[in-house]
Amino acid sequence: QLQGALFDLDGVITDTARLHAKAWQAVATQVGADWTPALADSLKGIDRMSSLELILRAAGKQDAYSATEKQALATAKNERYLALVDTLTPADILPGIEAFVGELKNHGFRIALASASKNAPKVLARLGLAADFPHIVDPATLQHGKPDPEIFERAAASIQLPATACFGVEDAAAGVTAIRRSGALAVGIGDPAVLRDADLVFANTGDLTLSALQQRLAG
Ligand code: B16
Ligand code: MG
Repeated sequence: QLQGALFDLDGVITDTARLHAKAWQAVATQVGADWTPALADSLKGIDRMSSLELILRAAGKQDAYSATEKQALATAKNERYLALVDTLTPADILPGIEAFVGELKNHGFRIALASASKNAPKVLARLGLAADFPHIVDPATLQHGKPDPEIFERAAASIQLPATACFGVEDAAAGVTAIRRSGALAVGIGDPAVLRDADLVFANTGDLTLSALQQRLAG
C-alpha cells in the first residue's frame, strides 16, 4: 500500500532544467566545451560541482582549473541561475502537478521533496508551493548524489515511512535509478528509452494522476 510520494523538483514540478541549461551553457562556452543535447541531459539531477566536472571533461580541460577557479565558475553559474529563478511564477508549475499534489493530499499521502538542488526552497517559494512541501531533504547533508539512493531514503524517512511504502517521481535517468535502488516505486516522466530503470513511465506530468498511477500498477 503506497502512502508516500517523493518528488524530484527540476523537470517534474517545474522546468528549471531549461534554466540550469541556460546558465551552464554560458560556462560551457567559456571553457570551450561543445554544448550538445547529450551534455545538457547528463547534467540533470547531478549536483553543481559534478555538473561542472562533466562540462570540463567535455572540453578536455578536467585538469586545467584550480579548485578556486572551479569554485568561481560554479558560483557564476549559480548567480546566473538565480537571476532566472527570480523570473519564475506559479504559472511555471508543470501541467497537472498542482492537481496531482492536491489529489495525493486528499488521499492522505505524505509528501517529501528529493531534489539535488540547494536552491529548491527558493524555487518552491517562487512557484507558491512552499506550503505543499514542508519536508525537503537538504542536499548539502548528503554523502552521495543521485544515482545513489540516499536522497530518496532520507526523503522517505523525513515523512516517517519506509521507502518501500513510497513512490518517487523523476525526469532524469540518474534520479530514476536512485528511486529504484531506494526500494521505492520509480515513476519516470519522459522517454522510456532514457528512463530504463523506471517501473512506470508517463510521457508528461499532465498524464500523472492517482487513478492513472493505480491503473498502471494494477495492469
Ligand atoms: P543547484 P533535481 C538538480 O535538481 C538539477 O536537475 C541539476 O541539473 C542541478 O545541477 C542540481 O539540481 C543542483 O542544483 O546548483 O541549484 O544546487 O532534478 O534533483 O531537482
Ligand atoms: Mg529532475
